[in-house]
This record gives sequence, C-alpha cells and structure tokens, in this order.
Amino acid sequence: MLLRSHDAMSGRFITFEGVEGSGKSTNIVWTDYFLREHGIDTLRTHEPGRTKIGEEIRRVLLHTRDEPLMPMTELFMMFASRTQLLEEVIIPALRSGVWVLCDRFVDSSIAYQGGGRQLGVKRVAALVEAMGDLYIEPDLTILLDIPAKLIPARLSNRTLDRFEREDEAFFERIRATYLAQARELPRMNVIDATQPLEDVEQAIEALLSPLITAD
Ligand code: Z5A
Repeated sequence: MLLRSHDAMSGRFITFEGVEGSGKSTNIVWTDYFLREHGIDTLRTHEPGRTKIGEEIRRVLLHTRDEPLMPMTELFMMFASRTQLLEEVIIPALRSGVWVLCDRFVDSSIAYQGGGRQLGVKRVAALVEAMGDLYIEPDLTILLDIPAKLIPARLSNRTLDRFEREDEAFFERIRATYLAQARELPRMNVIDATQPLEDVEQAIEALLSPLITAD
C-alpha cells in the first residue's frame, strides 16, 4: 500500500476502528475532552457521512432495503464518502493545526469490505493507492477490540441497520482482518475493549501522551 505522510499539515490525524458496539463513539468523546483539557484544538468526525454528499451516501449504505447493494458498489461508495470528507473537512482542519478524531477510516474498508464481504485486502488497498495525494496516513489508529459475540448486547437498545443485521461469522471475519492489519501496521494499536471503560480510557491516554509531548 502506498503510504503518504502529511508533513505540510500541523494537526494530528487519529482514527478509531473496531466492530459495531466496540466503543468508538464513546471513546472519541472522551478523547476529545482529554485533548481539549491539554489545550489542543480538535475536530470530531465520522465515516461514512459528515458532509452533505457523504450523508446521502450514508443513507443508501446503511438503510437501503428494496434492492441488494453489491459488495463492490458498497466499497466504491465508502471511498466516495471518504474523498469528499477528506477534501471538505479533514485536510483543511489538519492544515490549520486542528487534531482530527475520525470514527472509522480506510482500515474499516479493509476490514469490512476486504474481510467481511470477502473482496480481499489487496483490492481495497488498490483503491487506497488510487487516492494518490488525497490519502492521509493516520498518526495513530486505535483499534477497540471485542469478540463478535459481544456485539448484540452492546447494540441491544437500537434499531439495527443493514450492517448490524449481519451474522456473527461476518463480524468475526472483520475482527480477524483488523487484527491481522494491526500486526502489520505500527500506527495501529489494539486495546481490549471488553475492559471497563476507565481501563480503556487509561490505555488511550497512554497512546496519546507521546503525541502530546512531541508537539
Ligand atoms: N463501514 C464499512 O463497511 N466500511 C467502511 O469503510 C466504513 C464503514 C467507513 C457505519 O456505522 C457502518 O459502516 C459500520 C461499518 C460500515 N457498520 N455498521 N453498523 P455507524 O457509523 O452507524 O456505526 P459504527 O461505526 O459501527 O458505531 P456504533 O455501532 O455506534 O458503535 P461504537 O461507536 O463502536 O460503540 P458505542 O456507541 O460507543 O458503544 C456501544 C454501547 O456499548 C454503548 O451503550 C456504550 O455505552 C457501550 N460500551 C462501550 N464501551 C464499553 C465498555 N468498555 N464496557 C461496557 N460497555 C461499553
């Protein structure tokens, strides 16, 4: 995979990954608060969606019911939402020195479409390569890891979307792909997200501290 640095940008790019219910949204809110306490300007965002066009794509991706969405269509739509978000939101924020906290990024496509939908990691990596200079390598990726069997309990109080209705085997493939990626990528740090929230927060703090002191 082609990896590009973002030396011209003074903000830090931190991404959160994991299966649904692993605690990404919960821990992004905590991370945001923690960084602001340290005087750092932050911006929270998520994929797919966040821009006007991205939110339209998100609606199709999560809520289409009347015809099957083909895996390759799903993959391209994830990248369409992503490139829109990068140009409209992420790159301008990083250029102005803001730290961007993003709920999911390319590693989600590798895990969900590459692993879960079985399109293969190489095919997804080829799309990352095709992004060229638009691809921003995260400074830090936090992978919140839980086994698939814990997902239903974590999602028990919501109406399930198109992904959340998939079976346990789908989510175990996703988890295995994430963990394989983490073994390859130094930026990707695995945290056991079955622990109590305070312990997860402590583990995140340990990962953030070197970035804060380096700045
Ligand atoms: N997708 C894709 O396929 N390919 C891609 O490239 C991209 C995305 C970018 C977006 O969904 C969907 O798009 C997603 C993958 C796919 N699949 N689905 N569904 P989304 O944005 O709607 O949702 P999500 O990203 O999957 O997040 P989520 O379901 O909201 O889960 P979460 O943010 O990781 O978890 P949470 O809301 O913070 O926590 C869930 C519950 O667990 C909540 O009650 C917490 O209080 C509780 N929790 C969290 N941590 C703990 C701990 N440590 N102990 C106990 N309880 C906890």
